Amino acid sequence: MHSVLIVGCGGTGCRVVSRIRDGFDFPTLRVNVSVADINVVPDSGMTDGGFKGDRDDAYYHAMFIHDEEIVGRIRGHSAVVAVAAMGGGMGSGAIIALAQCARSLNIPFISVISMPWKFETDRRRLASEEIPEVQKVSDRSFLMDIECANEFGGAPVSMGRTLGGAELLMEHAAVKVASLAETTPFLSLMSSRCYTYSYGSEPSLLGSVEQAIAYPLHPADPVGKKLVICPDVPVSDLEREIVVKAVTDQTGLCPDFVQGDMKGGRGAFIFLPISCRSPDSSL
Ligand SMILES: Nc1nc2c(ncn2[C@@H]2O[C@H](COP(=O)(O)OP(=O)(O)OP(=O)(O)O)[C@@H](O)[C@H]2O)c(=O)[nH]1
Ligand SMILES: [Mg+2]
Repeated sequence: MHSVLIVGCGGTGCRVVSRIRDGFDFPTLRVNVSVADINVVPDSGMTDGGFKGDRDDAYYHAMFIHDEEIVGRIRGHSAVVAVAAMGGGMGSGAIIALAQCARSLNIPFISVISMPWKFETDRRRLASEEIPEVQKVSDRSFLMDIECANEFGGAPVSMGRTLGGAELLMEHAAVKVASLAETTPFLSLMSSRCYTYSYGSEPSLLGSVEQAIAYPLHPADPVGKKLVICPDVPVSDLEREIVVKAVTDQTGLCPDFVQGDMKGGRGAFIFLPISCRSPDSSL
């Protein structure tokens, strides 16, 4: 029985969490304007064109009438993992309100969020203001820049495939983080506050790890901090030593290693520390 609740906020967050609901048995909750578990009606006066910059505020305020219901839904869980794409309105507004509900119950709050494309100029600017807010209210946050998913693994892919791929990556990051929150001393394992992540899948574990380190989903600078390696399947002590030594030689760090618990797969998830963002740092 899982103790971590995974919550989707806004369109993208809810799509990701619907996939998790179909494929895993974590308890889930979806918050959006419609066809969700909690449907939020924003003040329309604040969401039309004239109030564009305040759209996330409008949704944030609209969440207040659902506070009691949300608190009731998250009470008793060991942690909340919330998924949202930044730059829209619903996802970013809802995730902040949700974090405050979790805080009121002393439940650790972990966010899995994404930054929109560069061509979405307005949304990217909004997102760059929202992300530090979300990082601030999260005990740990895991950020992916869709712009990096564009070239994930080295080869540029189409926008449709990038969106699908980004959702898949967010899905797996949320599930991985939720599992780690249940099975490890999560806050000390992830000793930085803000991370990005990546996944590599090559014939050897070392190849997978090197691929993942080469293509982080947000520019990362792990200098002086720990990175965390999570292979899909359990690996031998020897294989683990080979990987830890190679990564230490490459990065100058001694990575933490969490044994895999899946039955199949040859890949590895990597968590890399990033600096928590300041407003306007990478438009
Ligand atoms: N992964 C993924 N990202 C998407 C998709 N559609 C949009 N996005 C990205 O997510 C950002 C936010 O979009 P949504 O999740 O739809 O926004 P929202 O939180 O529902 O907020 P609203 O704008 O109020 O609908 C967009 O700017 C895109 O960068 C999608 O189908 N998949
Ligand atoms: Mg939406």
